[in-house]
Amino acid sequence: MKSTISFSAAACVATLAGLASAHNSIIYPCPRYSPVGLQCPAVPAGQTANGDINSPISSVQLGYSQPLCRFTTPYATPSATWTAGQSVTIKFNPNAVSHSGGNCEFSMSYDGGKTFAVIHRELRYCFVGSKPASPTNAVSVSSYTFNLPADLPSSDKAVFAWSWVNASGNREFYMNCADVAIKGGSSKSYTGPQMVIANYQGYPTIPEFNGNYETGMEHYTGAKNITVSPSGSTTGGESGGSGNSAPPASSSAAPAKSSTPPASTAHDSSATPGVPHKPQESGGSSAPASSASGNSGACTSGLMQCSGTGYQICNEGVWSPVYSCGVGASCKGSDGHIYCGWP
Ligand SMILES: [Cu+2]
Repeated sequence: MKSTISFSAAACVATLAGLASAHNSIIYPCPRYSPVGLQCPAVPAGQTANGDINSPISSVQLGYSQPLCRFTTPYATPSATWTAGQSVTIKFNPNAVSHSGGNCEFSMSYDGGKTFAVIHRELRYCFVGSKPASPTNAVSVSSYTFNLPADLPSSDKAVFAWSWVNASGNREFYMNCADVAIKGGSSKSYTGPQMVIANYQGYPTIPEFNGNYETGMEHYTGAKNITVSPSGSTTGGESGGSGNSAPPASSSAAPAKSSTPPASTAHDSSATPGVPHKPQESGGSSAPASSASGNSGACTSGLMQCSGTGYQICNEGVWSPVYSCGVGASCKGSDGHIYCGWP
């Protein structure tokens, strides 16, 4: 990294483009502007590929929330074309971390990404499969296969979303949106639990689980049903879900006031340089790992470590070269929970 790089948010984003292996994202279907997704459409004119695709869209501690789908302009063509009722396999970035699991939801929107109805849930142990013995960033599950509801309406402009509340670390909300086409749906609307939004401005905070995987579960079991359709959405009664995988689809939801999408705040990336993460409890921000440990041996893919003022990413068991955090910035945190920040 040459020192000609300027001290600006743009430089920071450019510097951190290599961080795509941190956190998590879906790679199939290809979410908006992912540089690492599978079968991605062309990025729309005027937009740029998102080197931060794996990072959360909001952080309580760092005080920011991006729009739900991060980008509000859809791909011009769908990432995937699915048939209502078919089995789909959602694939995650192989270079990712699990933050000890947490709650994943898979949802559909028919209003361009404003309101979402859940079609599948992987609660408590998303990415880890079962309760981990101790906090971990290891990933043991990197794809989920489930059947699309048979009563999804057909649309060329549907939005599929994955969302995640992480079990450990900063209180974050992760969400990727993929533009998809749904074929073969005979229903005019789909009713399912409203997607849970948490750790996001204006929404509840779900605390770190600290080993209690029922933490925040009431938000899922108590989610109201929402009916989504290409012609609009309405919210209705309680979903009464058990908090397990298959959300009940109720067709008897009484229409209520139309749901109000969350106010999206512009993301000021200059306020959140890089990939936000929680420094270790020991308070050791800026504790660079010894560069002597640099390229010397096996590591877990997706993990990152500080090295001097820069950082390294583990790719397929090998530590990368040291990437600079940029002029004036330094690497903070440890054990995969690292970010480039300013003193
Ligand atoms: Cu993360």
